[in-house]
Amino acid sequence: MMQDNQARDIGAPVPRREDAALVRGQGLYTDDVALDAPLHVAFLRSPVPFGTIDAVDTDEAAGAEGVAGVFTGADVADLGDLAVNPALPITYRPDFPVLATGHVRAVGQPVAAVLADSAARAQDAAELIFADIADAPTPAPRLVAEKHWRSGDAEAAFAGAEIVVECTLRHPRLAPSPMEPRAIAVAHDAETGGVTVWLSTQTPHRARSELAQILGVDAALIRVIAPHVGGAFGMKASLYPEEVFAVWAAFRLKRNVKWTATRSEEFLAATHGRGVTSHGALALTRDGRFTGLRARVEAPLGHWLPNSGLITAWNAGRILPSAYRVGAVDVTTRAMMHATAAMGIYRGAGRPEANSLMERLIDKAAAATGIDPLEIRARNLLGPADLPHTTATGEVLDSGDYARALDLLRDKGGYVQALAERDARRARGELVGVGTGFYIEPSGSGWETARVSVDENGDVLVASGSSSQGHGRETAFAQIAADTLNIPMDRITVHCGDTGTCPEGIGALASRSTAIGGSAVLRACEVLRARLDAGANAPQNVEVRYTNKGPAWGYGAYLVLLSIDRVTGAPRIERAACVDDTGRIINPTLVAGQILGGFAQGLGEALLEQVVYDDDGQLLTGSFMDYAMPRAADMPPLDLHKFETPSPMNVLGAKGVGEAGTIGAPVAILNAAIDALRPLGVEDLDMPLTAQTLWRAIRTAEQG
Ligand code: SMO
Repeated sequence: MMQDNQARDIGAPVPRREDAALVRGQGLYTDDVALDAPLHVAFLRSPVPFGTIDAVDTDEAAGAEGVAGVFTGADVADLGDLAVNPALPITYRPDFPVLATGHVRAVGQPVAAVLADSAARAQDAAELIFADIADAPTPAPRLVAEKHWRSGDAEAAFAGAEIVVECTLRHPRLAPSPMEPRAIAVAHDAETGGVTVWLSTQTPHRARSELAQILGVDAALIRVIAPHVGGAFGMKASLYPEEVFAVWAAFRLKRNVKWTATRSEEFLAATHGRGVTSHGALALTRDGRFTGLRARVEAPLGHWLPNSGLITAWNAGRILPSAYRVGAVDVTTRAMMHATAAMGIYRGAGRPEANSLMERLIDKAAAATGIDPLEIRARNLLGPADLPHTTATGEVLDSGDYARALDLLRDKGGYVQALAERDARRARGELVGVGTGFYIEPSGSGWETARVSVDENGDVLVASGSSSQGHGRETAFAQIAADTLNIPMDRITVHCGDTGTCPEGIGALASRSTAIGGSAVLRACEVLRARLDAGANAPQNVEVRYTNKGPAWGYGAYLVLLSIDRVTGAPRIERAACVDDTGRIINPTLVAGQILGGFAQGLGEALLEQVVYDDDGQLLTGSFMDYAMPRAADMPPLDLHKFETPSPMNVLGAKGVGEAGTIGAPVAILNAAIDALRPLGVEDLDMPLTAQTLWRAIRTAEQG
């Protein structure tokens, strides 16, 4: 069966094998799963941000047509807590009931649940529940976790600094908004007493173990399947109370159960992202050498802590020094609970927050010293000979040529031309700015698994413990297997996202699935190939658990040319260039797709998106009428450049790229907008940079 491929599969721009079915409507998403006579869940949610539950009267709802059960907090009070990832030392651990008991803590928190024979009947019955909730003043934000990173004598560095620049940066609160909302379908098996759970998730194995733990049932009774997932972006990396309830109800009623969130429910009760406010200061010499970095990061958490809830706060601090020599460091992150939807990870998860603050400080340092923005970055970036390097916050940067990314931006990305164009148009009175930003992106650390087998026809099945959120996982893994086994890709089937048929795994998050999950596939295929070469015909499964040596750090540099209409304030990104080193590339088409999509979400953060609560804690942005998503027409042409420095941290040499654009784009856009308004004396702006925000900044500057 072996043949010699001329062209390597790894590195080839192979079209996504997933797409033919998806674009024909032949995908299977969780809501498409057909169950026999399922009960549909609808939740009654808290209308107030804080209050005491005096009584919940469910009688009328329970008697409504088609209703099979109505439940309140008392019914599920003995379930375990949702899990919290212990990445940060937690000083206060809130309990979080699946349905509210005693108190409600945010608008949208589930208070009661109805199961009925149709979703419409469940919703109608939920409206018949009378919850007597006494509105109470919202308590002050509560500190849940605090972490410090200190290195060297920051006080002395700032006291003796020739120049100090400072910046306060507020990141808008964002709704991740995958096309497919949260969804769950639970099949109850009367014979075994177990359940099969189709769940739109990034982490099927973790969902299974957490469900078992919270419900107090043997994990062997739960199989979790992530079928096609229509985007996730971190929002589906943690288990939700609604999902726990659906599985609990299936066990309790011994029935099939379904729930698919409405878009309104996603705005209200899925996790949000960003929302971080950070204050930073950079000390430097007159010739632009950084000598000290201080920062205080305030990360909101919302009213409960999902598994991923603290990751953003932690990343927003630990990644701050980026790949620069910064001298002494004094960074503190504080994470506080508020009466809002929970914060979770969202594409980048603290990386955009850290990167934006650092790159704003550097632009201010460039302005203060009169040094070109790319030049001042180059003067402070670590060189290839410095790597591996342990940063002042304890991160090990593995490999790369950081300054080369800046050189490419200057030589091929059009930096010099952009500056010339800006100056010419500025002289004619136009508001035009050029913004740059360097970024780094850690991909995860730890393990993933792969199992490969070959049948008598020579067809290969790859089962991965990693999973997919619609990002081309199956195509990339098929390329790795075809390349390693030296057989055509069409002989390879890739299977993932099923705890029943795939080996254990972590999942599709933290830009980890190619670097770690892909390395596991490579290793398993190498073992299989050796057996086949030794004459085996249909060998037994080869199963590998692969652990990387540590995170591989992708990086890059972005350039944005942005103009602002002086009359309306409307911004327009006219041109953008991206230089990315994502390590060894498995599929350049997939990489380009990640950068484009990431850039679009970064653009959304910089220019458009913002979740808004009013002073009473009510959500004002509950639909896409109020929350502005980027559309195709908002995207500028992107000029993509890349080079590959393989990472020594995993056998593939891959680095994460899933979040690159989302990390690099916001601050390049912000820097460009501030550069455009620099002639008016503007030094700071808050995202999103809507026409209104920019119009006000222009008016204020012109009147002041
Ligand atoms: S924010 Mo990502 O899904 O780790």
